[in-house]
Amino acid sequence: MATISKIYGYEVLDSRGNPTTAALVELSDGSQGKAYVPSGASTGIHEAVEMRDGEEGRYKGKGVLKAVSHINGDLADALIGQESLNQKEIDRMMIDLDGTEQKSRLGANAILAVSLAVARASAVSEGKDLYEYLYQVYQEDFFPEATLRMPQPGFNVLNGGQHADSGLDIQEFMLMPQQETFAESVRAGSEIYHTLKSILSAENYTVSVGDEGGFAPRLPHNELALELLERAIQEAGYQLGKDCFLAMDAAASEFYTESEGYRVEGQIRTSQELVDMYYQWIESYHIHLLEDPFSEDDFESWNMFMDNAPEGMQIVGDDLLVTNVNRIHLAINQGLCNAVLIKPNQIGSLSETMQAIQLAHENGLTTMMSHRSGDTNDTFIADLAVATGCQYIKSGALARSERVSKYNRLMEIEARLNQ
Ligand code: 2PG
Ligand code: MG
Repeated sequence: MATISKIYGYEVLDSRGNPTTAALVELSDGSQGKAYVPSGASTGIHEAVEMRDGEEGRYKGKGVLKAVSHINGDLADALIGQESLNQKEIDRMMIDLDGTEQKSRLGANAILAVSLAVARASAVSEGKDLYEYLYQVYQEDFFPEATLRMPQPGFNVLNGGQHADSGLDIQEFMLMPQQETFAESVRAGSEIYHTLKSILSAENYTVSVGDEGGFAPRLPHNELALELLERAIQEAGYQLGKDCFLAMDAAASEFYTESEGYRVEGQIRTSQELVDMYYQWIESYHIHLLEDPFSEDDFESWNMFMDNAPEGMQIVGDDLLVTNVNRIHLAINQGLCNAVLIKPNQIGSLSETMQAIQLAHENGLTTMMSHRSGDTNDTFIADLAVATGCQYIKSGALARSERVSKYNRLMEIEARLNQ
């Protein structure tokens, strides 16, 4: 069995031009694996710590040299000589070495880079494609009933909230085409995306894009976004509610404050008013999935919403759950949601990410794999989604290479699986 012979950490840039961590792992048999860690803008307060240098004169305080030094120091020292196939054990060692609840000593961005790079190197060493190797790990170590599955995509084509200056409160408006294959869903998504662009141009709205590649027009109110999507779907030759559904990430923690509560379109809303607004949209626009409709600790509203959720509706916890098994347990016990967003960097290691997926699937919750708004061309999450049987994936719009790279990788995996 190959052992870890070298670990290098270094800084690279993410799609917003901010530094992020990278790790390269080499094994005794010459195999190599590399990973880049993404970075969020609308982060949950319960997420693992993304370590930044805070040195104002360098990258405006956003450098990650401290995290990089932990990769090259503590983590390399501990892991060199370890058998690379022992992913669970390697992750456990890094977690113990950090020793804090939220990975604040070494940084989740240091630990995750190594964790993912070890998996990649191991896949090379085993002569397997990454998704095949991850499937093997997931089955052996986590979930024997795992099945390989192509996820259904959610394409974020209109950006708001923290991801654009469109003025929209809702952070993400997504298309969910229901085509027979992943590749056909990409095609439908792309055709609708381009039709939307023509409509926006014709209506004199800007067609510049936000952080996730979706358009960011200055629309007067949120519902207009849904109307425009409905139009784009029809004009592209598809039928809303049959060939294509809609989804939204409200990212409500971003328009919630403790003193005011929820503020949407300039007005303070009670939870009940917010619920009524969502229900009206869900009914009128065939919304199949709604992420973070309420703030991350507002359990009462989540619970109220779940109690009356329409049949089949996916209510997804992102900031609510932060890919953390303790928070997922809590959500299961209190009936807060029925779907879990999965972001490896929210928790900071591959094994803990797999544990979160396992817990969700064992309890009948669906999972949606997710990119971050600051991302790179690293496509690890595409392989991970297939390997663990996630039902959904979101990686932004059908534009910008850090978004499209995940969809392209999924089309490649689909082609391989169908051979
Ligand atoms: C989200 C994500 C990804 P961010 O809220 O789901 O779309 O955004 O990475 O900024 O947290
Ligand atoms: Mg979210």
